[in-house]
Amino acid sequence: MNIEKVLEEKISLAADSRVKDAMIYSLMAGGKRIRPLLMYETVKGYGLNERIADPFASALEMIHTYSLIHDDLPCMDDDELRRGRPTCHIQFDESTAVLAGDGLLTFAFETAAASDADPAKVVKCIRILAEMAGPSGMVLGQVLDIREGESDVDWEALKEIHAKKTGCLLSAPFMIGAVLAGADAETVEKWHAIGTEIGLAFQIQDDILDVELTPEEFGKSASDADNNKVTSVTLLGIEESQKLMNELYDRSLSEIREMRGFDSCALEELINGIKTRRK
Ligand code: GRG
Repeated sequence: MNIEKVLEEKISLAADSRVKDAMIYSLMAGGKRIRPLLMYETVKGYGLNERIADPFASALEMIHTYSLIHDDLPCMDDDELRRGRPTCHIQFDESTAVLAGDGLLTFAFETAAASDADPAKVVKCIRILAEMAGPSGMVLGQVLDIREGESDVDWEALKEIHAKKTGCLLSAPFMIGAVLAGADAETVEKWHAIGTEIGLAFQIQDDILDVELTPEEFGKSASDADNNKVTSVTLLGIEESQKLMNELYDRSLSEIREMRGFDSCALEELINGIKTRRK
């Protein structure tokens, strides 16, 4: 499986325009592709051919990229560097960047809907994409995060922000993989919880890396400290954050090992790689 090739193929189907150029610019800027990789390892763990995940893995990466483009806009975080390159609105212009985000979000659903998997499963997967990305999922996380800047935030409130803003899009690949494999609702919910744990671990790790790496090494502009952001590191300290991050990754790994009818080896290896990431 080559996710870059799959993404290129899918995005090439959009009509040519300056907005398509901006969509391609951000989508093909060399992200880590963690969400698609998690989905491929989930379907493979269930013994399915990984090709079945292509439309949904691509859709998820498009939604993730849209969220980064919009998060970087002057009206949100106003960042100039993303994935080691100028952000979309710097490279193009603000209105093109807004439309590129809109384009990626809607094209994600067009891509997922073109799946030739069992239609009943496709509908369930599209619903998961919408729920995890939408106003009860990632968008809610972003709203809570913006409000956080206006008041005091404690660890419980920050965990809720992370669960929505980061956890939802990290739960989606597991949940969709399980649906494609015909898993029941209870199993899909277990994967949702595992994704939330991994999302929290991933976000704590992001907060730690933000302190440890330079913006160039991390590929992003202004650090959380420069933005006066409350993070797991500012609330818990670096040692406690590291301890909690390791506990969360380890707990999720043992829960994955216990999933019935699932060969967890390759997924565990992938998550262990994420646990030790430096970007
Ligand atoms: C604009 C609706 C809307 C939401 C924005 C995703 C997001 C919400 C904001 C981006 C900033 C941020 C710290 C989000 C938390 C999730 C996260 C750590 C994203 C970065 O994901 P990676 O590391 O990025 O997978 P790459 O570039 O590798 O794909």
